[in-house]
Amino acid sequence: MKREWWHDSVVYQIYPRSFQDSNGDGIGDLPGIITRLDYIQVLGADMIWLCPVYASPNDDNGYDISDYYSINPEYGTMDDMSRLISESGKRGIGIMMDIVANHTSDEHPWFQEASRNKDSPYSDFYVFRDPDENGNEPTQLASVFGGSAWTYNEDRGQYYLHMFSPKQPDLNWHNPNVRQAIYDILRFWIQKGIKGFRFDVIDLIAKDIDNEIIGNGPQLHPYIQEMYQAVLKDPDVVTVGEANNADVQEALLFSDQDRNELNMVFSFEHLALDEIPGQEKWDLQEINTGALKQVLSNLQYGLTDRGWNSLFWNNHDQPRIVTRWGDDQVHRYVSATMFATLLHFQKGTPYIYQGEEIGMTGVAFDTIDAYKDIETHNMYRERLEQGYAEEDIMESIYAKGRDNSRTPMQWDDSEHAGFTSGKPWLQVNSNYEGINADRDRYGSGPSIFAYYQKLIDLRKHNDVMVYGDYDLLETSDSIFAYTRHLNGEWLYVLCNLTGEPVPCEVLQKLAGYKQVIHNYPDHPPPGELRPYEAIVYCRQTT
Ligand code: TEU
Ligand code: CA
Repeated sequence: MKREWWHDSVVYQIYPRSFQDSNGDGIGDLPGIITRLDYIQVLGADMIWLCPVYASPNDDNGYDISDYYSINPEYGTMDDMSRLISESGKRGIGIMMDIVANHTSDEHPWFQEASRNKDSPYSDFYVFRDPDENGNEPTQLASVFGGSAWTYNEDRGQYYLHMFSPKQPDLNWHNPNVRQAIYDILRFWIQKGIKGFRFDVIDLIAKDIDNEIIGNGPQLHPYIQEMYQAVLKDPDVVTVGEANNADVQEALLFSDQDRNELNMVFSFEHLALDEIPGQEKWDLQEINTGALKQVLSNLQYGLTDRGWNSLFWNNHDQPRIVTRWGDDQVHRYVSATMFATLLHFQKGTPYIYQGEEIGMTGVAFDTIDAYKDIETHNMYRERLEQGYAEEDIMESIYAKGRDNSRTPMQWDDSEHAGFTSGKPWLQVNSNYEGINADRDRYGSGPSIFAYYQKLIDLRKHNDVMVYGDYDLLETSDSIFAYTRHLNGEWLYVLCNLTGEPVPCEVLQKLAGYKQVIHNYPDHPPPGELRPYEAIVYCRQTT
């Protein structure tokens, strides 16, 4: 396959609202991020995926954009943004902008015009439909955030479509003017010097509402190919699409080098494994580790040679993996580093979500009022009405709510964890005195941060980690073991997915080889991996 500069890159995701506040208003901001760039450089990341910082009424924390050409004053100014780009650049770090192109805010001038006036040039920028014969919603479609996906607009006497909140009307990508308007936005940011784009819910843009097709519409790939030819072809930017509905085949369509679409997509199959199929994300089942191995291996095999993978456990929508499938109490260090090992040795681009590199955990606030996320509040209301017990609802929020990953970054053990001198917009996790960047890096225990540094450094010096062929090793479901192989170099990655000691036969055969990384201080006992133990061996055959 053709090699690209970003193939050995590691991306660090920042949720700006929760990363670092610089002026005491309790809200993270761009000047705050700039003061932490050295931290990201020391970690070794090459790119920062910056969640949306554009002008926005914040119905969905910036995923509702009212002006793609300006910065939300809460986060700073366009000058701050330019400074962030240049200061990152000096440290060898590129900025990846988050492009929300499936929908805008209802406060975007395009929507304001379209909703006031059917004859406006923006009239067809959104998806308006007449009421059905009884005057109701045109279809039964539900929004991702609960309730109907249709809201009535008085002025037009029509309903408009919103796959998310009513304040996030969907754009109509079938209108060529919409597509051109989006391409202009991309050009503007490329001009500013950014080095990548993350496309929000890209798989939804080509919906065909009249035929009840939402994800992966028939025009999806033609549109992305058009966008590539129009904007992405020449500039040196890396692109990743968020594709909730993508299986391996679909992920390959997006990322196949010969198809000229995107460089990679986030596929979410592995993160759905603890959800009861056909129910909501809140309805949980035990994770089947055998299925986890299968889903991740399918992607590894399926995207090899032509496509490319995005590797991730966490993001701003997902609960933190160490709490979710690891053990954030007694086994916090080993489970955090085991999941890191498992991920970083796979083929693809690893994404680290802020705080993951120090083993930050999920949160459980006592009352619903402490939560800020719109999805969480909608679900809470909806399920109360449906008669669910409040404590069951709170349990689901503790397990799956998006604020789990959005609590402020824990920098040190000072008040509010060094995130702000004011009152944080979302409470800091009360465990910040025990879990924070300073303590992880400079305390007496083993450092998760140092482990991530090592993983990133290994990637920079070992082509086999970037380009090696992947093969799953046959083991029990409790163990995830695989090899990577390139030109006579072999890596053996062995991970215990559980909190129990488990037999691991292959270990016997490898014991003599050189260790690449290991999350316990001493050799594993013969033929056994301890709780969440992860160990990687290497072998040369030439
Ligand atoms: O998320 C896409 C998405 O499908 C969400 O449903 C997400 O997976 C969900 O929160 C899980 O319950 C993207 C953004 O990442 C998210 O923050 C936005 O709220 C959403 O799009 C709308 O822009
Ligand atoms: Ca601030």
